[in-house]
Amino acid sequence: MKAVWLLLVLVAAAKAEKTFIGDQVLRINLQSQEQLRLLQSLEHEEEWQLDFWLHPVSTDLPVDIRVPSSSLSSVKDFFLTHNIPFTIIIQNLQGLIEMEKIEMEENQKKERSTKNINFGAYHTLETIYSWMDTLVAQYPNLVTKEEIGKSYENRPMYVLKFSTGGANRPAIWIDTGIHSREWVSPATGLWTANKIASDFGSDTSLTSLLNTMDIYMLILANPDGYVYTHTNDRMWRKTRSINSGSSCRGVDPNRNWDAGFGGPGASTSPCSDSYHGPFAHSEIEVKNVVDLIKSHGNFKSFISVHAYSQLLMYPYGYTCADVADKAELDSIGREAAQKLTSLYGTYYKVGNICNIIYPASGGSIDWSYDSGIKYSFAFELRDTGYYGFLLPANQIIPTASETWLALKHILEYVRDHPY
Ligand code: BHK
Ligand code: ZN
Repeated sequence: MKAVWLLLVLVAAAKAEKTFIGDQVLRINLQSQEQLRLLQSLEHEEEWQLDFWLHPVSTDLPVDIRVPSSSLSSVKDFFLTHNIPFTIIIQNLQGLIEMEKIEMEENQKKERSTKNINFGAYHTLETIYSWMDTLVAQYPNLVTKEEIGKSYENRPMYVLKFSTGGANRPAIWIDTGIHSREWVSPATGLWTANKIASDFGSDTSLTSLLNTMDIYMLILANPDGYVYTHTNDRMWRKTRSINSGSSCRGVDPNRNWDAGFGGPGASTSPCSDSYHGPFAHSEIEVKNVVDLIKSHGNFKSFISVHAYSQLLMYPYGYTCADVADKAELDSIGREAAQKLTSLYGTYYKVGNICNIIYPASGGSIDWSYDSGIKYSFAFELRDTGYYGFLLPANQIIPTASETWLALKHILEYVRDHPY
């Protein structure tokens, strides 16, 4: 009897989690406008269930596509008949996912308490939330944890506030994990939060900054999606809200902001990974941030952290037109990227979203910029596609360490240029 029950549980567990056996990630380096158009037409093709990790936007940029095993031979045939050369950048996606899982579990066994959390490992939402309390307990005079509201599935959303006092000081916003499959982003957020707390008092520049400004960090900006990537589908990107009239769930939380909402680079289809949602700020996770930023009213910088591609971007995404502060934002971005590169030589491209990746409307940093927060930036962390969203945990600390140099540059610039 017990054995049967156990079997059922195992089958149920196995069913709940999506597998990617035989899936591959292909990279196409486009050679002509015609190839670009062909690839773009594939974005509307539904039968093959392609998952574009990097979208076809210009002949200068690679296109990365996760191809399900069931359509792999059709897709490869398609490329061969159209003379489109491709390389296989991930041979065995499921293998990478399983390695990542085993590593996480091994680490969990060792970790026992969030007092000695390993910043070089990926963690569950539970562990991250519990670690926040540890950090607050360790640095009670600097760090507080504030709930900004609940997610769609009713999980609390917490910001860590770094403040030495004062009322409503000018503030800097940093969010990580808005797209749930981009795991290195919240992992970098965790390391960074610890870095800020532990360097306060010894790093004179950071200390002077925190004597006049506050830093807010939202480490898990999409908690439901994050949990879902651990339990059901490692490749989940969106929120988990139910879309009325569709069996597909979720909205792209980086197409849902009230900035060119519904414009280019966002999808009207609830099944798309870039679905903009029924209306601006329809996603409670987005609304919670909007409400906090508005009610605070004194944010001077808004930084949103994604992965992957190694880019440092400023607005706009909803149009390729320049922002009024383009020259200033571009030079800050270049200096920040130079500092990042100085640590390990990691190369970053700098520019406005629309030109260096693609038109993308309804993005968070366009909204923050148009709301008067001049120093709005978005990072795309490591790598450039070798591992993509499955960046091995041994790259977390190097990634976070180099990113910190860029972040610090932006923070210091904001401190020194009040407006
Ligand atoms: C980032 C910030 C603002 C607008 C667009 C982007 C690119 C990002 C996206 O929303 O499509 C690409 C991505 O998720 C991978 O991090
Ligand atoms: Zn993203």
